Amino acid sequence: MKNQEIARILFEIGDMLEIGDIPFKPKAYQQAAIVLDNLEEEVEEIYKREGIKGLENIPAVGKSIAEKIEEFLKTGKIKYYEQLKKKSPLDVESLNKVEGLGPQKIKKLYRELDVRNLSDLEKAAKAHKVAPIFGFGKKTEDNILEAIEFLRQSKGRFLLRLIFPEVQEIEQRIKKMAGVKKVSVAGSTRRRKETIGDVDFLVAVADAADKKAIDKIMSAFTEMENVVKVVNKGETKSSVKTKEGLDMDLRVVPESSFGAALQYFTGSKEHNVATRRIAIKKGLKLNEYGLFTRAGKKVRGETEEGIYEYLGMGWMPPEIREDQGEIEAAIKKQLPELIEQKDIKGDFHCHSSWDGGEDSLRELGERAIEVGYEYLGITDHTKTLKIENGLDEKELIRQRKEIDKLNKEWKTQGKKFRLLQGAEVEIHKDGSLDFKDEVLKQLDFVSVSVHSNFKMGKTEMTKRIVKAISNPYVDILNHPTGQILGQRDSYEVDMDEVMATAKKYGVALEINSYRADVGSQSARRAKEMGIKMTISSDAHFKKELNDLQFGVFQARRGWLTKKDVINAQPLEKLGLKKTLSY
Ligand code: DGT
Ligand code: CA
Ligand code: CA
Ligand code: ZN
Repeated sequence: MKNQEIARILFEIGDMLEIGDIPFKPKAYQQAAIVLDNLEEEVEEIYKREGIKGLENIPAVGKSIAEKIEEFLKTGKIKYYEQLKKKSPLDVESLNKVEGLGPQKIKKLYRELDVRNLSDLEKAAKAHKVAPIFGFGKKTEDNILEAIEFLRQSKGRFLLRLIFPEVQEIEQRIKKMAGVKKVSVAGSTRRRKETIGDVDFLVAVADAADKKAIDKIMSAFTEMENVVKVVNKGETKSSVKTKEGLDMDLRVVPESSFGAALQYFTGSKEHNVATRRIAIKKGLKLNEYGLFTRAGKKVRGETEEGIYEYLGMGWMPPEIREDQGEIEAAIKKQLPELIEQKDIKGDFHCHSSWDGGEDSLRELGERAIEVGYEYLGITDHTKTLKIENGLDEKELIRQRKEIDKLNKEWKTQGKKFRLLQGAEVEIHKDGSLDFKDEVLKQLDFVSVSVHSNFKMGKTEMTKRIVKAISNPYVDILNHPTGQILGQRDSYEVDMDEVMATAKKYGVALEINSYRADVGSQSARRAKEMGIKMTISSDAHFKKELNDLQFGVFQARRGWLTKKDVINAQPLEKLGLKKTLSY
């Protein structure tokens, strides 16, 4: 977890240097930050094994940055950074969170308007002082105000994708503590909601009367290195705040009521209310201690399964516990068999070094083989998306040759794997596509995306997308709503019409793991309409192929089964416009 933390600091150092007009240096910090952020091994491990030399061997990390990483690993701080921050009049960290603002713009705003923090920025934008600055304009000014509002609204909630590794690490740590019998995360994290208010941990101890043992567990929890504030430390519950500002609760219960507590604290609240109503109907009482008869005799409590079964439902996955029909379905024994990570046979959205991604086709393919995929769809951006080095027709042909060569090589090695050539084809403002049909036809599959002109009004945007996916060669509509959860709102679009068109032309909708833009309700609606979906990573690094798991969570929250997901099918049976084989 330290890699990301150090990367963030290096980024910020780079930004501060850039704002302060220090030549050359900012780039060095920014590049090192990118590498660190995507490094597979923990720098801490590298350092333990090889010392500072090992750090220097990391690409883009020179002697001076290696020393700073070492300092952080030893002391948890980087003095140079603290000094820069003290010297800088700007709250770079907050200003950077405003979408569309980078160091160059921040610098200009400071020079021209003395903007030092978010509240200065908001005032300046509201007074229309931002628009007249060269390089800004009215559109940027509006975007800034929108972004500030967005930050205000999402404040306090954390993206699951960003906190999940840390949560798992802490869970493992708690598991190893003396006296701990069982541990589980509960709450929205266990339900794999896309955003998390606070993280709830639950622990079962062998002997709930052993106050000393419990106190030890609580101390170990409140003294974790990432804790900056202990909000409360008690005999059954402790709460802490982490460096990132995330609240975490730990509750300790006796093993005999672990299941009841887990059921209760997993929620959702709505699901609990509905479940309790079922209990009452059966003349029972359900709370976090157990399931009781009216006379007060405890009939269940140790396991969740026991409780749900006693209520006539059968256990159900946490992801669907939202009181959206799961209880009725469980009673009728009609719960869907939700898709799982192990059902995934490939990925239809990732970027290679051809469009500026980090890893080569070979590296991506090898990683895909390693994780057990049978195919991997390469979807580099296309020509009009200049900032992403979009590929033109000629480059596509050259890329195809390389892909064919690699596939041949893997085939002769007896590997049942195929790299597919797709593309993330730009949808123009008028709904036309970046390539002519003759070019689209050559690809193994075609996916299309909106990456520009987000603000065009609902009717026009709907028309634009409808036109794009009516093209007979289009297989997948990527990130259909345009939202990037935590960063950018969706554009205005009539999803009903988009779905009806997708259904009509057999176009799949993408569940984009990174953006989480479709939402469980829409996924479920699509499924009910018989629209197929893909779950994809949108990886720009081979390491990010793993992030597809977050898309699987989103799909599960939308009640999707293996059958509903194209990349859970074998290559010969994908059901895309083209039939593919090895
Ligand atoms: P969050 O933290 O906002 O992302 O959402 P949750 O679901 O984790 O909510 P949280 O942390 O407030 O509470 C954890 C679980 O405890 C919640 O999912 C259900 C249960 N719970 C909390 N308060 C109540 C309540 O007033 N009634 C019922 N029935 N259950 C509750
Ligand atoms: Ca919670
Ligand atoms: Ca909580
Ligand atoms: Zn992409």
